[in-house]
Amino acid sequence: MKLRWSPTSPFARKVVVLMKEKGIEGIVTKEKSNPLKREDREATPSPLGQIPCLITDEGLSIYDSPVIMEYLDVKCDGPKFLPRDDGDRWVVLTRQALADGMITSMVTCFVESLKKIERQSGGIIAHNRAIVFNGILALERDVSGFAGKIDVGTISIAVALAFVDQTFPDDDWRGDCPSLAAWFEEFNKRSSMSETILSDAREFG
Ligand SMILES: N[C@@H](CCC(=O)N[C@@H](CS)C(=O)NCC(=O)O)C(=O)O
Repeated sequence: MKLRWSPTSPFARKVVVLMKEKGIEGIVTKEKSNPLKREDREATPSPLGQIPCLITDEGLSIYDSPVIMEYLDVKCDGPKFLPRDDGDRWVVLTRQALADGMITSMVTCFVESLKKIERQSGGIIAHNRAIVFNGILALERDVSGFAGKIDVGTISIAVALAFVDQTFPDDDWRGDCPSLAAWFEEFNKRSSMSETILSDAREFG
């Protein structure tokens, strides 16, 4: 299998963290793709041109990150990270959706920051920042529900929180959310996290 991927992409990082936790890195070849470059987008077999995109051994293109993670979880050996049956499944998927929504809002802020200052929209940035920080407060309220778990929800949350630190380095969310901060500090020590620290997209070549 091949994974169209970038060391700058939090969505791709989710997939790679899952691959490491499952111990299946050896069966997926990573192909670097800069989603901001037209040639790279055109070489990604998805009409969206986005990464991550998984190409299976049968030649099937699979996207986006939640679908890739479920595919790898179902098809590959190793511990399971998404419950298949009712119960926790919907809670885990909803946690992933919250983290993904936060990441999407941070990507929007990042894209806005690439514009000349006079072209940036303060409204768009404020709206998306509010989404991220509301998400953090919701996670602080929920943390006792996911502490100690490693699944697609908590992987996504950890990747989102790491991206908060990269996107808003001057914001001290930990002061308002001590339980979430303690959870993240522990999760972030996992080798799957320390081996996948994102590069700054501004420096990506
Ligand atoms: N919902 C998608 C989002 C993927 C996404 O937005 N990827 C970004 C990189 S972080 C991308 O390829 N952006 C280029 C574009 O949207 O044109 C997922 O979960 O995989």
